[in-house]
Amino acid sequence: MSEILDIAAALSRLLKAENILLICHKNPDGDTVGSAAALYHALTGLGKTAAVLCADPIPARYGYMDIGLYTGQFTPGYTVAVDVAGIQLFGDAIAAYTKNIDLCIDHHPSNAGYADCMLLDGDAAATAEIVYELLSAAGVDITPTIADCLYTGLSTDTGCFRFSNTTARTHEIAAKLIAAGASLIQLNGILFESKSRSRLAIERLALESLEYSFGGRCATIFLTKEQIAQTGADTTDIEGITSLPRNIEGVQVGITIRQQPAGSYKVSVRTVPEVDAAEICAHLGGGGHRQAAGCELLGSLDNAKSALLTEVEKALCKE
Ligand SMILES: [Mn+2]
Repeated sequence: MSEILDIAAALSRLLKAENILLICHKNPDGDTVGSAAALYHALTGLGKTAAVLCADPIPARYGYMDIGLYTGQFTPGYTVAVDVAGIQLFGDAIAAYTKNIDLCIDHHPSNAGYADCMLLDGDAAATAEIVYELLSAAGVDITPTIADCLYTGLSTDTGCFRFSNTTARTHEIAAKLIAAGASLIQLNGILFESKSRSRLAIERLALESLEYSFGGRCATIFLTKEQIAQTGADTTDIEGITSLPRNIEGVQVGITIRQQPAGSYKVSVRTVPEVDAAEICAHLGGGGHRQAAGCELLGSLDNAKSALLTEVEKALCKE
């Protein structure tokens, strides 16, 4: 298990560290990228050598964060996993690092405690909230670029401040980031208003696959690996469709099943507040938050679906 650190202890470790490698989770989202990028800019601003590593390419829409990616330019002296809830989320390409993580900064209550030390706040809406507090404690000047990175993490993990994880603290930090120069209008446009053509293409295919269960209380969409490849959708496009089934009137559990290149099924479960998505996924070897969780299933699609629906039915009965 990890040694649990508070903000001050985590900060003192970071300030002593040199050649810092910041690791994002695979299928990178705005929070893992924004939090790692904010740390990268802050640490390099303090005169340290740092870089960001991710098993998958960083989606082009996050290009404004101007991240320094790790390409082997230094030998890592201190390794930090950012928003990575478990070692399975590192991705095969960088799996070798999983044994040597010095610090994990995360907000997933399900975090398995794989790092030597952990700065975990399960009440934070995003890892970006924790990073903001870390940088504030360090007295780091929140530049407009750092503000953009942290705003990206906060806003994407809360669905633009709409999800139930959003708190007064989330809004307070967002206000400080806006005051520090976050490009609110431009970022909201990029992150929440514009949709790529590949996103629309995958949305169309996903809606064609829509199936209802339990009298319309559960809706499932499914995408094969060929369909995903055909639309050219990137991870952000795919993440974006996971809220589609839950957003249908009367649906309490929305499930998105997408086949992975190696054949397994990555499952995203989104629920209304009354139903616990994390519990559904925990029974299937996954985890996450109360209204947004996931798991990965092997075997045939029919088996994957029936295992999922069995757990959904149990969760709906409790409600
Ligand atoms: Mn997050």
